Amino acid sequence: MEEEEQNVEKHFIGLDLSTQQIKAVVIDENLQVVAESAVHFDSMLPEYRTHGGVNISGNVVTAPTIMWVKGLDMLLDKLRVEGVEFSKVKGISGAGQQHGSVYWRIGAQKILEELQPERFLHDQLASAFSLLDSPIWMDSSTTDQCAQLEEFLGGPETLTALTGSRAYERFTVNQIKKISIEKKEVYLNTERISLVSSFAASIFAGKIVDIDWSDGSGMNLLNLTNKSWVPQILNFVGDDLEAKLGQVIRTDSIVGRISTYMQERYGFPEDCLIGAFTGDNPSSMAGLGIRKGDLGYSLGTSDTVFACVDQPNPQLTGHIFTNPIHTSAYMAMLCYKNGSLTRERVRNDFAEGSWEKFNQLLDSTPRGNFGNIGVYYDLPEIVPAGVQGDFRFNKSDEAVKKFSSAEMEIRALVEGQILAKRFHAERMGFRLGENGRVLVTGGASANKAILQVIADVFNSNVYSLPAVNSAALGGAYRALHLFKGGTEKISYDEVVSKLEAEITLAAEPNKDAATIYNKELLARFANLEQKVVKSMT
Ligand code: XUL
Repeated sequence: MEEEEQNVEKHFIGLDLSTQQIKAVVIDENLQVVAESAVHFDSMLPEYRTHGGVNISGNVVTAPTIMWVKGLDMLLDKLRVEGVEFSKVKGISGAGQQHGSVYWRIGAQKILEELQPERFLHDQLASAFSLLDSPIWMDSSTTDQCAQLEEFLGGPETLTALTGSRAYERFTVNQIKKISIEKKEVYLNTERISLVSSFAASIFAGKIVDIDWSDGSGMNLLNLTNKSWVPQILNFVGDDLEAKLGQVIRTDSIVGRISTYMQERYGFPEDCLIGAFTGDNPSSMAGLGIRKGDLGYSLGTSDTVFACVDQPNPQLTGHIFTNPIHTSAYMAMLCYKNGSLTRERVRNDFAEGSWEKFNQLLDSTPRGNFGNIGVYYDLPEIVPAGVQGDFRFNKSDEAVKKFSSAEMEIRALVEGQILAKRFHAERMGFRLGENGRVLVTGGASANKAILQVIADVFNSNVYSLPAVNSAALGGAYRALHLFKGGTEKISYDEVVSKLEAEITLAAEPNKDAATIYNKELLARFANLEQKVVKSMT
């Protein structure tokens, strides 16, 4: 009997509740993907009228919380129709877009515990939230709260040293503070506050679960050293905030077993474990199997770069988070708001909306773009903070209105985006290790022409994994790690060691790359970026 049990195939689900869609991957014990599916918000849930999964009103950016719930209903049904046997699933974990927050109204815990299996989740959770629209990472409406928080703590440096980041508008405590003032009744009616990640885990566990320490690092609230909430900052918002947030838990924790709702509605086994969900960037780090000396580069709605560091060295630019997998280390990260959507806009403006044409134009322009440099920010950027608009400079560093051809615009966009990552990453102390790799992920990592520019600008080989969805995969791998006993029993690196065979070389730097993308060019870029910052004030 025991032997039979051992021979039964075991599956693990990783989810990613990201900005534009919810994705799921199902893997087996050998890390092989056996199924994957997605629900795209704009096209599959048009009743919420989102654009890119969000609603933008000035600098306020939100997503309807119930849309995410309905998306989960649809995703689970889709997976079932596509033949996934939930009875084989032994573990679920996942990721959520970072910083976004969910406000459970008083009584929500009870609603979650009493869900009826014959009804959809979105039907039953319609009244579970005290705030209908969740603030998300693209929001930049909390400038006042950020200034107040930094002042309260004695300046941005103190906050940075304590929590790994200066005050950022999208970081959750600033969002909560704004709600507690501008929507007092909402705050008072709130039983618990979740991040998008812990909200998704709660739905599967059938109870409101705590926030993990990696995603929790994106709140301007977590003490990086002792890994608990900073009491002064809790008090700065309100003395009841701790009760609403709950405790901070390790990212490699089991938060519970699958809820009876999920067992009865979908046939999950009762021993299916739920691992803490985390932010999409920490989860991508897990999904890519990032080791020391590597750089992870995610090309998505937001572009992010991240690396594993032993000694945190927080800077006023960029973030230090608690590491999701190497529990004694940290994770350094830079996040850019203007990623895919800006690339799409420039593609539409200069390449007739065609990626093929975009790539042809990119390839037809020499590396270095004749000295032309451009930076394009559709939304107020994070790095550097607040810049917005298109800025173009010729080879003499003079501002110009337009470049003389579509191909120069396209190369300026791509080079500008990648130079920015290298410059800021190096300033934060990243150094590619001797055997260091640039590992790419995210939607645009399928674009070979863009990967070639990454290889050239970083003067490094660029590797990719066959599956583009590293955040969801990271969830599935972490669920498998927990199933195997977790960190106490086996290292995460050992659980994902088979990934090594799947990594493929996607681009190699050209011979002249190091001479073109050299220190002088980086210094020029830094200067021009400063010019842009100054022009905004
Ligand atoms: C990270 C950030 C974004 C979101 C996007 O700080 O804001 O990368 O996590 O999903």
